[in-house]
Amino acid sequence: MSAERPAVLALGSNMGDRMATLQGAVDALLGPQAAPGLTPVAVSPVYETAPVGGPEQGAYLNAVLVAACTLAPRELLARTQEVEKRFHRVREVRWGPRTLDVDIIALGEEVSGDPELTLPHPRAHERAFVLRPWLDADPGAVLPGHGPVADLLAAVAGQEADRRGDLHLALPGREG
Ligand code: PH2
Ligand code: MG
Ligand code: MG
Repeated sequence: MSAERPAVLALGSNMGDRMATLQGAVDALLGPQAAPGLTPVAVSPVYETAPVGGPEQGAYLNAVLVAACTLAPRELLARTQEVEKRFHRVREVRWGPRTLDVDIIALGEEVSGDPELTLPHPRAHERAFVLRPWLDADPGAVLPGHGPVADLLAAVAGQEADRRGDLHLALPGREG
């Protein structure tokens, strides 16, 4: 257990009932049944995004979750991987379609080259599907080593990210 610091988690789904999967992941990570160590702070709006990289595949729903975290990096990784498994994640190809992807974008100011978990996420700064929802969830967000998320987002303005105003993720313990 370490001091509380913000964990930024990026969620993505492009197979099956994408919205049910994303909400299920939020609940599994932060709901009343979740193991201790993560406390809800904010959840972003939901964005529909064109797939970046990988083979031809369907559009993603992406969102970002911010939680107060007392877990060590590898403990947080184990937690996110457990939740991915629970949603029957299948992934045959790198960057291919998946029921659920939970990526750790940042954990406080942690900078780590751990081969199991690079922090911050090595590609977050160039992905609008991460930066756009993160900025909504935390307008003052800064990506360690890269700077303000608002500036990074301006640099990837060409990437499509359509806010789905008809879809909302509920943050456990808060009004939906
Ligand atoms: N995830 C990937 C690869 N490409 N594209 C979008 N739009 N959204 C994702 O979450 C995503 C992706 C690998 O994790
Ligand atoms: Mg990913
Ligand atoms: Mg991943």
